[in-house]
Amino acid sequence: MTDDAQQAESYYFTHEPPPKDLGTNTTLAREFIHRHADEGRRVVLVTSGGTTVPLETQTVRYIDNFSAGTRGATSAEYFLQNGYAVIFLHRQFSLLPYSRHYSHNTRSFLDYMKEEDGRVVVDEQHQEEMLRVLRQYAEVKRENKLLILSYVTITEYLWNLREVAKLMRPLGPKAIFYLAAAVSDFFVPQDRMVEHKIQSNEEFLQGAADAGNSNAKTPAARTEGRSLVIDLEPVPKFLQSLVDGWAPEAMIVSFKLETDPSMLVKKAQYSLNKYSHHLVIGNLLLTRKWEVVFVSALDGEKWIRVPHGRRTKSFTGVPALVGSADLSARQDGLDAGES
Ligand code: PAZ
Repeated sequence: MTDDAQQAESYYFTHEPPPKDLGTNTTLAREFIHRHADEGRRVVLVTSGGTTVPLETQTVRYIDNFSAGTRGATSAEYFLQNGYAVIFLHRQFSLLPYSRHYSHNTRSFLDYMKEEDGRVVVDEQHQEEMLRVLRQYAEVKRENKLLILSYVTITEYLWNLREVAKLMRPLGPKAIFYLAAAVSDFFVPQDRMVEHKIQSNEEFLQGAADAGNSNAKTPAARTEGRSLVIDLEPVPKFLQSLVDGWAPEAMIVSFKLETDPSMLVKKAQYSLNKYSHHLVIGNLLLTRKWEVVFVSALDGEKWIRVPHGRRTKSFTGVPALVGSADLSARQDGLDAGES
């Protein structure tokens, strides 16, 4: 790892406080990793969902992104089906493996139920599908193969990623990192964050400043006149730390999201060259559910597409990943999750 990357890591984790539940999460992860390592199982860390950027310490407002966690939750199911133990580090309240089939869609989960003889039962038309999902879920639970951890903010995400990655280091090549979370590129550092809700009414601005809402440094989010000015700083790129320091022998798969088609492969290639990890899976915001591009040193650029229609199938690269040593893309086993 370069000195610059090392310095950026050390600065970030010295200045951004760890989340309150980090100790609990690492205890759970340590026990989970040891148990599956003893049983000779591969362990994958799947990250999933968006990361928030709080503007105030007592957070009323924050910046967020679009990710619902479909890719991560769906992919986790495929890893589990293929014998992996999964640590699912996800944005709180985003989609979860298995329950994703019945949440976050236009139907309420109550629409799957009906009353029969004073009891709640699953409606006939959903019995078969729900039984299939329930059996898979029950088996995963019985065998304790899924550990669910959550974060909300970008800083919580990075702390958890770093600590879990270090715990996975002894697994060597039996560890996989599948980084599908949509990670913010910009954030408000702790020492530039105001404590209280940013006031919009000019009559209260002075009061807020007197009450300790301005820091020694210029606050990153502040009102100027009647406008809100937000001045974010770049989040250090921790892929370098992961590849070189936290888990150097692991297989690392990162995702790259773009909106401009002409940028996608170029940026995926750039990331692969810069960090020298195993695979970048590129996707475009508007077409991400039915096409992705695999960019790897071994196979160059490979597109994988699934047909899409009224009930969009969402794509996960897991079958291609776990079924093939050379990471070659296959068309089979694509996910049937709803969009
Ligand atoms: O969560 P989702 O299924 O709605 O979206 C998945 C995704 C586009 C966030 C993921 O495939 C991805 O590209 N993640 C990395 C995004 C990035 O930081 O570039």
